[in-house]
Amino acid sequence: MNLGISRLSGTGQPRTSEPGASSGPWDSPERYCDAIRDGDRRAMARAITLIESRRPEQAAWGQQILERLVPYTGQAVRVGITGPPGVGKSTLIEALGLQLVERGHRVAVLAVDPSSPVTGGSILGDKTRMERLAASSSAFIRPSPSGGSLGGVAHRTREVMLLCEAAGYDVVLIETVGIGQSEVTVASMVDFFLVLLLPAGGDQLQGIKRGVMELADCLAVNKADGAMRDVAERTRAEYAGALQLIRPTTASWRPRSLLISALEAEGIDELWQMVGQHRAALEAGGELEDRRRKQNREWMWSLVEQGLRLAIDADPDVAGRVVEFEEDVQAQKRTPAAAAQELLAIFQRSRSG
Ligand SMILES: Nc1nc2c(ncn2[C@@H]2O[C@H](COP(=O)(O)OP(=O)(O)O)[C@@H](O)[C@H]2O)c(=O)[nH]1
Ligand SMILES: [Mg+2]
Repeated sequence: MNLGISRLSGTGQPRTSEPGASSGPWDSPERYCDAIRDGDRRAMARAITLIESRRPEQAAWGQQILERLVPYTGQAVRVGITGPPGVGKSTLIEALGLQLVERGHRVAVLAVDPSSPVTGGSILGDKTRMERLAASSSAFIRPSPSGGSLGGVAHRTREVMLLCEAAGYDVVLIETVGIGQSEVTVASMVDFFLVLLLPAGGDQLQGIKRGVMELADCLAVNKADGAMRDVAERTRAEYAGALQLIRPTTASWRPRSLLISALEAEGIDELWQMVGQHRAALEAGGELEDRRRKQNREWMWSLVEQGLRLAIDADPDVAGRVVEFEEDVQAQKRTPAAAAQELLAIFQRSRSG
């Protein structure tokens, strides 16, 4: 199974003499796999660099490694966590991660950060480094792949998740921020999706989009501590009411609400219990496997779309006409539909000719 799009651009088989790809003691994809499955973090980090690389020969190595690892993936509990900047996602992930590590789990933390390369900097913030958790030998923390489209960033994160599973991490926590499409994208790669919210005074449900609420397996109000505790409980009750109005995405799980203080490590046990209950409920009906199969199918098609788009962008005949078509569409000289059809026809002729 080829999990990537690199082959579409015709890079072919990687050679062992490929510059840069084999630096370090791992001179073949097989060696990488053995080292990763032995829990060698340097091999993991290096393989992730290959997977994330934009150099075709390196990316091809990354795909070779992944293909060999796929049989050893799938056993982790996959949890996605979203919420507005500053709500406490990183603080929660670190507190949860530390507890899980203490109980013998191996925890991988990944991030999907759609920050624009123009504005620079990460929306997920400095705390994403999670120093205490990072110090544990049972934790692996990987910041978001930088730059590129959200689709590209998410695609690489998904592959890194598989790599972590093959390396024996049995919990994968993915942090993303509630901006644009990133929640939808992360929800499409996890088993359990947590939406974190702030305690809010008054009775307005703060800026949570209905669509996001529908993705949530749990809505949790964080910072339920100190003077904010009562407000947090009122906020939770409001969300619990709102959740009643939502049609659950699966027959076996109705989304729940929860109070958390990530700072004081309260509500974390309840959260993890809930993840377990959710898993048991979905597994009982075979729905967990269904969900993952569906995710894999959708992922395949999104890779096909990305690959086609890359091929179209790289096509010289198309490239020669793109500006003209864009201008015509903007000036309403051609309809978008007609222009799209013509561009696709140019692409097809160029491919067959
Ligand atoms: N009082 C309180 N502060 C918190 C809690 N969780 C996080 N914070 C603080 O909120 C700020 C943002 O936290 P961070 O985890 O970086 O938020 P993120 O942007 O969602 O990842 C930091 O100053 C945290 O210390 C909490 O449960 N209670
Ligand atoms: Mg953060």
